[in-house]
Amino acid sequence: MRELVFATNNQHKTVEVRQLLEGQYKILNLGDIGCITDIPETGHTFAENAALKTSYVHLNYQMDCFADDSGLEVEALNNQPGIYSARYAGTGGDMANLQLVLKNMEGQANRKACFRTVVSLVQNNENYLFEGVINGTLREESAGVKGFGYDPIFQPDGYAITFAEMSMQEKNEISHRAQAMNKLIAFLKSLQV
Ligand code: ITT
Repeated sequence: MRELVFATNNQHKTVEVRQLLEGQYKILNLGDIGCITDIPETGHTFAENAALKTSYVHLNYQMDCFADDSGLEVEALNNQPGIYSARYAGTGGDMANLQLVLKNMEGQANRKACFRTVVSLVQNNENYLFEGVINGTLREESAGVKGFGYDPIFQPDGYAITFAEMSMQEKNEISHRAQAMNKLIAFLKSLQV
């Protein structure tokens, strides 16, 4: 089976993308190629940060690869945490980040939010970008234990449950990351790669 390098240290993302591409591609993440660097994400947009991850791998390992940068954008918080989603509450991790969003949203009637992913692909020295967005609303309290990050407070439009109450398969049918990855795969197929 053809291998694809996914420039991520996030095990949850790796598991989701492996499930998405099951039977089509074998996914190797940064650990699998022996890269233990925490690649600096100094860009100002998802696209810049995703491209920083792929260029790091391309430069240091001479491998074609893809990466995603993603996050939660909350309308009432001026689209924050956005690119700062992984470090919104400093170094406290997923739970601290989620709690800070809930706190900053206390008493807020506008609960609109979206998850956004931008995937960067480096293929034959060219960089390609693919985007996925899912709109939804923020719950006032966490619900569900599946998934990761902000999943327990995000309810996608058209559903009565949060991402953390869905199976990985259900989330992968609609998620921001799945949408961007499906575009990436369609592109690779169009190149017959
Ligand atoms: P890599 O850069 O190594 O891929 P990371 O966790 O730092 O891993 P990002 O910089 O893209 O990844 O940050 C994304 C953060 O946004 C992540 O830590 C979560 O808090 C949140 N996030 C992204 N996708 C999510 C999803 O599908 N469900 C819940 N939270 C998500």
